[in-house]
Amino acid sequence: MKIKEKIYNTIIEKESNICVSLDYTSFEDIISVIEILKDKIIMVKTHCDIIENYNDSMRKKMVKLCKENNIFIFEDRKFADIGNTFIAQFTGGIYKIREWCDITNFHTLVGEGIINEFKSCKKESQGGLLVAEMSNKGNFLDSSYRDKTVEMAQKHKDSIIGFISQRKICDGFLHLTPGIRLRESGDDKDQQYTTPGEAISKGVDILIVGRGIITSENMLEECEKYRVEAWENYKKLNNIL
Ligand code: 5BU
Repeated sequence: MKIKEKIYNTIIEKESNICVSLDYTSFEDIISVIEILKDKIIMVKTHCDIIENYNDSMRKKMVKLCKENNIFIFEDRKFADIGNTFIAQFTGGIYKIREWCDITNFHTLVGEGIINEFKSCKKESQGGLLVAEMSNKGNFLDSSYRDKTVEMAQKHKDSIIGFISQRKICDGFLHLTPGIRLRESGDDKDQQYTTPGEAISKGVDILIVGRGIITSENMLEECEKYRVEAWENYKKLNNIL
């Protein structure tokens, strides 16, 4: 089964649309939060380059824990360079992202060369997402950029499985939405938030939640609030019984 279908099936099986953004600088925190939230989430999102004690043995521990609990790993690397540099960044360096991620993403301003290289060097099971829209104030990703990004995805359906976007923008692709929070409309920087229910009503499949969950006193309880609001709305909208 292809990864996109596996993700849809996992959403239904676990009754969850939640991807938790584990923006921690320590691997211990990443692993302990996965342990806490494992039954409530279907995906974790990492920024491996902010982890201060990155090492292969803890990375393997994270991958094992995720595999055992049907959790996909999305490395939010937002690659944006020439194909040759992309290959070096994806396969090499300290992080060797190809070794362990299920999903990674691309900015499309660089054109499709990077996607061709992804196709040539990715593992069969891996899928890519295109950043079509962003959640932060003042970004330059306008509607014509979004439309060109959709065209690119349609041309590369074998390796591109979906979008990072604020709404559904094309049938047949997964839509993942960051900038989700129950009680705040922004942070003290440029982030802009919408609620889980609002985002799901725009046709997306997966909500990326960071600080809304991970800064909470009781992460499990808070995650459950996001899961329920998202899942109840998703069920209705998609006629799931
Ligand atoms: P937050 O704590 O829920 O605000 O974290 C959001 C995460 O999603 C964070 O890791 C960002 O890098 C990421 N993100 C985002 O916030 N907005 C975007 O448009 C994209 C990624 Br693309």
